[in-house]
Amino acid sequence: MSDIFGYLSKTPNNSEDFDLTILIPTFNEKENIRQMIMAIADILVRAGIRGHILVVDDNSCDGTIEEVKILLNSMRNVSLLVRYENHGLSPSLYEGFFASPTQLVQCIDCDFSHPPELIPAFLQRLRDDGNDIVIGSRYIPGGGSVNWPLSRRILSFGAAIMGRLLIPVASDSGSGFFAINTRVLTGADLTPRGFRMCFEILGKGNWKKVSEIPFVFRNRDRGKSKLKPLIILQYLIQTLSLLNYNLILKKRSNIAYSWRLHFSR
Ligand SMILES: Nc1nc2c(ncn2[C@@H]2O[C@H](COP(=O)(O)OP(=O)(O)OP(=O)(O)O)[C@@H](O)[C@H]2O)c(=O)[nH]1
Ligand SMILES: [Mg+2]
Repeated sequence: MSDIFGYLSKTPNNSEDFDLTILIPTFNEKENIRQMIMAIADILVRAGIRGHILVVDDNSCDGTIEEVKILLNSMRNVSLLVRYENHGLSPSLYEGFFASPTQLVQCIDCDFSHPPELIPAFLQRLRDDGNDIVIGSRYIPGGGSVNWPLSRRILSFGAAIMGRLLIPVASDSGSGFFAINTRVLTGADLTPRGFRMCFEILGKGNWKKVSEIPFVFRNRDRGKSKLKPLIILQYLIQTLSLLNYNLILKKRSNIAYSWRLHFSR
């Protein structure tokens, strides 16, 4: 069961009013959410983008919901979806895709690890260059991460390498900073779990064109990390699920297609 508050609930079929939905998943982000919404809103105005900001919250208990509700009163392009079941980052993004008023959706973390200034570049790649998926990558020239402990670097890079074995056109398939045209979800049989929503969309979604934008991942300054060791297990299950989907059930051939694209570049 989920509740939607704000503008979206009053006019659910308003896709023509907006170019892009910016989806912010939150769980206990009281210390960041206001600044994040204001920063995104400012960037949208300056870039001339008609953007809708959708916060998808897993029933935070720290006051995040109350912070967003205050902004709902003054900002007509913000809405809030509060979820009570199936807690998790990927399930939240998945539900957010279907609640978004536009076909083009940008996912971004709430803790400023992902630079919101790049949102216009993502939109340009989706809308003007015809990409189905645009991924913010730490592993192409210009990308990187700062202030990450060695253990986190090894974990992230290991996961990226494993992802490349399946989907070599994406150097950073585990990135949470990505944008999609939600038509890629049509007919895809997704089972969102863990933190790597983009990886599952690449493995099971209905896409033809993918591109990457480099970005530097900054460690959060405020609030607590929600990353837990269980995420590694969920990633392994997700990998097996993609292999099963492509190679055994043969519902799609994204792995083979991705390798063909990789060699033709
Ligand atoms: N709705 C929802 N959002 C979540 C959940 N877990 C994390 N998030 C949000 O997803 C984003 C990424 O989570 P983080 O805890 O920052 O994970 P991370 O970026 O891998 O780790 P750190 O940057 O070290 O904290 C943040 O905006 C979180 O608030 C969840 O279970 N449900
Ligand atoms: Mg983070």
